[in-house]
Amino acid sequence: MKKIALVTGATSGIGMACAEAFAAASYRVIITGRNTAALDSLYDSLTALHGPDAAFRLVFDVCDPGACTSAVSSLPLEWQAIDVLVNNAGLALGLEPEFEGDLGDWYTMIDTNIKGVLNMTRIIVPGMIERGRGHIINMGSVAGDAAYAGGNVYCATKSAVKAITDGLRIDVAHTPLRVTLIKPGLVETNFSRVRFHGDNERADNVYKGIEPLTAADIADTVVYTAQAPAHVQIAEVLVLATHQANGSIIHRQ
Ligand code: NDP
Ligand code: 8X3
Repeated sequence: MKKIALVTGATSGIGMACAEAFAAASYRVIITGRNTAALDSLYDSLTALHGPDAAFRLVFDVCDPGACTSAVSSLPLEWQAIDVLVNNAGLALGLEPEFEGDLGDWYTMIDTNIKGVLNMTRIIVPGMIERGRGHIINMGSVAGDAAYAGGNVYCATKSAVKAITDGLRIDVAHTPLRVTLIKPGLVETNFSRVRFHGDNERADNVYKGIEPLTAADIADTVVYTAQAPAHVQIAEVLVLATHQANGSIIHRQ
């Protein structure tokens, strides 16, 4: 019986790469996101490569708890027993000092990066506990280890993801469930384009003079943690580009 992985934010970047890597590892993948066209295109490529039962699409916004519940409840019976939940959907908005940042940007990051993870965890983990199997993999960041200039609220949301992940690991320690936090450094995706509200030049500069990680590098790590033997719980993984030391120190050529 193939395992089922649900990936949030599968329409781009790390989430899309995770969906591809899980499908390549013979998981059936529930791909979720807000962008229907991008989900359709990923669905087409996954099913063409891995067969018609390789993927299932759910369109919803992780910030909307009602939409999360309806989407997960709408899963056909054969897709309901989720083995791996990857809470990946998230974003940074802005890089202004905390005394100049935009309240709307801050609230969107808090709603998506923190409440989105909680919404999905609260809906899916009870079924995992009932079935006596499951793995929750949350996408943190090196940004959650320590604040960097202008990172303020984004860094705070990723610190919160760490605390939420650690808290869940404590709360399910009496069960066979495993809980993992992945903390990537610089990964070249749409992340910086979103952060800088579509300013592509500014986004490209983030990756100048350093070979950044790719989304596939992070997906490899995610799938590795999911495939560890059942008695092995990889609690936390920090993955940096070779010339990045932490959230602030990046050596550029
Ligand atoms: P991308 O912008 O490429 O992908 C982000 C994904 O999250 C998109 O699929 C996006 O969908 C989705 N998403 C955003 N908001 C929502 C929402 N409200 N509901 C549902 N889906 C949503 O960035 P990354 O792939 O880089 O980011 C993925 C995760 O990795 C994030 O949590 C990010 O914080 C984290 N991360 C990224 C790093 C990097 O350097 N890139 C480093 C460390 C962590 P849509 O197209 O609909 O917006
Ligand atoms: C994304 C990595 O360093 O741009 O979380 O915040 S960083």
